[in-house]
Amino acid sequence: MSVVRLELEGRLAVVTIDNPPVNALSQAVRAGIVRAVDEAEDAGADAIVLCCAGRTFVAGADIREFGKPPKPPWLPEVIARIEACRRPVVAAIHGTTLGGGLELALGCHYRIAVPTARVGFPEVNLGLIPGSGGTQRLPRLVGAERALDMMISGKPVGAVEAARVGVIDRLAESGDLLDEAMGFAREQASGGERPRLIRDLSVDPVDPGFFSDYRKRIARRTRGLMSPERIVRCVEAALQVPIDEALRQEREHFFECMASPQSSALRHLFFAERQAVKPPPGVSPAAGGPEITHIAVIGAGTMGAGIAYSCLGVGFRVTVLDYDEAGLARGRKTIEGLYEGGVARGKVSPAKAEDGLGRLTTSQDYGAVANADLVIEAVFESMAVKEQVFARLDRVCRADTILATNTSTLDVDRIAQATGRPEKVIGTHFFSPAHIMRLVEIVRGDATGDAVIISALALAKRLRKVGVVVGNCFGFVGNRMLYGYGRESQLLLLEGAAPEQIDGALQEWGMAMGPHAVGDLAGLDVGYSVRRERTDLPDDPRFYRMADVLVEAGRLGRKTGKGMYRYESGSRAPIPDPEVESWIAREADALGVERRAIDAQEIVERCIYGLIVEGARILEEGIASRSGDIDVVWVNGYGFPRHRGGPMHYADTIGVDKIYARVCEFRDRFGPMYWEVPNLLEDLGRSGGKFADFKPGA
Ligand code: 3H9
Repeated sequence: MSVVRLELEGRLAVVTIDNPPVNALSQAVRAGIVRAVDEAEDAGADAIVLCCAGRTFVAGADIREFGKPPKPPWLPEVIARIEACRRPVVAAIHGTTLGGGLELALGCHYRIAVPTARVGFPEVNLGLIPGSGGTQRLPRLVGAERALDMMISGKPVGAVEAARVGVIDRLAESGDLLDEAMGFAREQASGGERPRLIRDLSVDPVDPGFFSDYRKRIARRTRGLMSPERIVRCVEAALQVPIDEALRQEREHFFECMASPQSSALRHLFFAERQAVKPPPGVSPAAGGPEITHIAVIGAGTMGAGIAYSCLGVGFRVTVLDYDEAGLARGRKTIEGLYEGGVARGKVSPAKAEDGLGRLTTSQDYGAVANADLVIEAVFESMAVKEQVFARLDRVCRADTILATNTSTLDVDRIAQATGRPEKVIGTHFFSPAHIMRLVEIVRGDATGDAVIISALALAKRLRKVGVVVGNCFGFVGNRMLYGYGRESQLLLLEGAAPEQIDGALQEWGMAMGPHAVGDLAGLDVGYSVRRERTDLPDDPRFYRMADVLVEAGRLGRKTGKGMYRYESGSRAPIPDPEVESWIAREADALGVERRAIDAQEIVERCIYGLIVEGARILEEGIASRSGDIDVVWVNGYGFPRHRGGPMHYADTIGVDKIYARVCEFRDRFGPMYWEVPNLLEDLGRSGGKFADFKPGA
């Protein structure tokens, strides 16, 4: 069946794009639109309505075609063909009209939309700029500043707002979009005059300093990114040069961005994030578990409260259980505080807050969770405590209740063995703060049933989080790799790099925060107590030495005002502390570590390659099903820069052969204790392969 069809309704032509799932502008669609418009004109139609079948108007160019040689007709040619129509063309908009889809709609002479539609330019999220006139037509409708805000944030706006600012000409309120669009088209045709073209409008002038101020305003949030600056230049051109020249410049910027490693990294993540949330190989999507309506959260600490708040926010009934009365009251207060904050910031309506809190119960009695469909345990990170909790849950809960643990490091199989239902036990590792961080590692134990995995994936989706299924091992994917990264950042201290130098180098490279500032934020005692639980730590007194020294001296991080840095009261800014510097020198001396000048490149390579080496092992062991899953974990859970695509994609971009060679050098220089080369890294390094092409177990 054709992806674009033309129907004549009396003297009106209706062109329908039907290219599921999101009507992306593939080559066939582009060619189909041009053909349909030609035919409609040949048939003497008075006006044309351009609409879409399915759940949305066009959601953009077909991202799968990017990076390949473009096939004609290009989108700008399609838009030029529509603009050249002698009769009015009306875009009938529903769903999410994004990127090239909005450019197509702006090429039409008029736009009508249902009030629930959303329109926007998310290209920046793919390292791109709108490449088919969006940077030129949008400012002509809404002015330079609003256009820049829309294109640089990448966030869509609702149709009602879009209508208010002039992107949409009319809202279709009757519930029958096509009928209203046809009426609108007839009205426009009846005048007989030449249809209006956005390209003929001019952009409202701006103050002389506008663009330099705007650049300053966005500098922090667009740090390291290439496309925002290109967008600003295009909008500048919209004010300075004729539209055809500005369109030529836009096109040049678009192709430059498209060819950049940043865009390739961001496009990789677009697909990796969609792939990661699908059932892993071998797990049937049909294996559905029980419907989940009631969730119990065990433990009313920060994590438990954050999880409970997330669950309430999407409509679940939630029972929070804690053995400690004061702790339970604190947990309730935390949840209420999150709602209050949400209301104050306008993120949650007072009615929603009331509704959410109305679905919350707290209890000290395990009987209150007996009927929950799913229990998420978020108690203290100790195997003994978790085993006790799970044994108890197993006794009181319904036979079909899923029992999930929020452990961040512990053995899910051992926890499952504390119950008589290991097939119903799974890990759901939320990241802190749980109501903000998008990542959930879904840890499948040896016995975890397929239906339980599917239920956990569905839960993550409903919570609007990215659930990635991973295997069971110490620290799973994220925290296990963190050891490679953190270990090097700690060793570098002893070898001569200051905390702020290490953090600065990694932040400059793109990490959201440096490892030492993160340690202070999370609390150095957290990692300390996890290390005390481990029996497999390397026999090396240098291992996390400085973190241990600081904790034992009571410097736990921000919460105590002192950690790897010091903090002034009321400020979150880390201040380098000479006392720490002298302690580091003292420890290095005691351990016989020779201190030297270390440059930023060595800092970045040792920390990031430390990650990649552990990632290679995780992939080889099948703990992650795909290298993209590892990237999704690190980008969403650990502040790894999105524009570098995640650690494994970054390795593929640099070339696994180069990483392999450098890791061999590290092994020869620093010894094999930490730099033993994983087989997979060696195989791919020698054969010129990529992590992205490796399938565990294949
Ligand atoms: C652009 O337009 C450049 C132009 O300025 C210039 C051109 C010259 N292409 O997200 P979902 C697939 S750049 C191909 O799970 P939802 C997606 O992979 C583009 N495929 O659904 C998935 O496939 P699968 C600007 C696409 O309901 C399936 O559709 N546009 C595209 O949660 C369902 O997706 C964007 O950046 C695409 N453009 O969300 C919009 N979009 O089932 C990107 C989706 O095999 N898309 N797919 O895994 C989105 O933001 C969301 O998909 C959308 C729906 C909000 C539309």
